[in-house]
Amino acid sequence: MDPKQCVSACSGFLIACLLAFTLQIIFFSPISPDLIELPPPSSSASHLLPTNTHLQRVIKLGEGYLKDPEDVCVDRNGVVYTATRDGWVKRLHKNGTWQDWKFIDGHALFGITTTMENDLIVCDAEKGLLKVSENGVLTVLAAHVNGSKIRFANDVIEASDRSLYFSVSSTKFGFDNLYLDVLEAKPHGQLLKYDPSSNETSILLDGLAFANGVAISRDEDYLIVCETWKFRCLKYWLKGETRGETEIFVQNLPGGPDNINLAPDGSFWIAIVEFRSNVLDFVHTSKASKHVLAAFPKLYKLISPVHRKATVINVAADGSIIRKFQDPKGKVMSFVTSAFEFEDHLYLGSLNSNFIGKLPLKAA
Ligand SMILES: [Ca+2]
Ligand SMILES: [Ca+2]
Repeated sequence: MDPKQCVSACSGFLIACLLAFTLQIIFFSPISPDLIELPPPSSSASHLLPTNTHLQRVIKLGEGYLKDPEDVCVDRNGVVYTATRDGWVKRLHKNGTWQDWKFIDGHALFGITTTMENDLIVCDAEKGLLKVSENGVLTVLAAHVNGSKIRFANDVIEASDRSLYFSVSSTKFGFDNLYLDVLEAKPHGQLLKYDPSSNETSILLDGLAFANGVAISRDEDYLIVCETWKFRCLKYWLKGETRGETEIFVQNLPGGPDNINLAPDGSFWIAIVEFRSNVLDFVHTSKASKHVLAAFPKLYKLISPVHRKATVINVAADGSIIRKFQDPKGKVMSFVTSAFEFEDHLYLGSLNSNFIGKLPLKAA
C-alpha cells in the first residue's frame, strides 16, 4: 500500500470508529435530555447583597468524626443531630460529647428532622422514610407510594398534626446517579405526605425539578419545597382557599437550593449549592455534551462546580432575600447543603466536610 492509500485507509478507520463511538454514546445513553436556558447569574436578587466571607468564621463541630453531614437539626433540648455518609445517625450532647447513636447502614442518608415526640425522622435515598425513636428503635415508615418504590427521599418536616411532608428528588435516578437527573433536566421529583394515623403515603406534587428541602411556615399555612436545578422554591398552600395550590416562593436563585429550614423569626434559611459555571451553563444548551457527560461520570465530576464555594441565604416570608453568608472560594466550607438556626447560631451541614459548621449569628 502506498503512503497515500495508507493515510486514507487510516483516516477512514478513525472516522468509522468515531461514528461508532458517537452512536454508542447516543443510543446507549442513560438519559433523554432536555435543554434549559438559564438566566445570567448576575440577574439574581442575591447579587445585590455584597460577597462576603462570613462562612469562613464557623466553629467546627465534630471535625474528623463526621463524614459529609448533609443535614443537621437541633432538638428542643439542644441536642444536635446529623446523618453521615457512613450510614450513622450521630448526635452531639449539650455537654459537648458526640455519640454514634444509630447505625442505619448505606451511604445515602439525607434530610432529618426531630418530631414533637422527640423521634428522629431520616430520609434514606435507598430505603425510604425512616423513624428512629428516642430509645433507638428503627422503623421504616414509607418505602412505597402508589405501588412504586420511593428511591430518593431527600428532606422531611413534621406538621403539628404529626403528618410528615417529604421530598423525593427523582423517581428515575438514585443518589449515585444524581448527576444524570441534572443532565437530563426533566422533572422527576415529588412532594409526598405520610399520614401517621393511617400509615399511608400520598403524592401531593409531581413533576418537580429535583425536589429537595422542605419547610413549613410558622403559621403552617403553607409549605416550601425547593427545586434544585430550577434554582427556585415553590410555595404549596396547606390552608385557606388556595389549599393544594402552588406558586413560586423565590426564583432565580444564585445556585441550586438544597435544604431549607424555618428560622425562629418566620423567615427561612436556604443552603445554595453552586450549580452554575460557564461550562455547565453551556452543557445545558447542548444535547451532545449531555450524552458525553452521561457516559463519562468522571468528566462530569471534573467540571462540577459544587465544591468551589458555599452560600447560605436568609429569605423573608414574602420571598425577599434578606441576608447572604458565603465562603466564596470554599476555603473553610464548601458544598454547604443545610442551615439550621438554634439559639442565635446557624448549624451548617455539607456534602464536602468532616464537621458541622456553627456560626454565631450576632457576630455575622
Ligand atoms: Ca431537614
Ligand atoms: Ca437535601
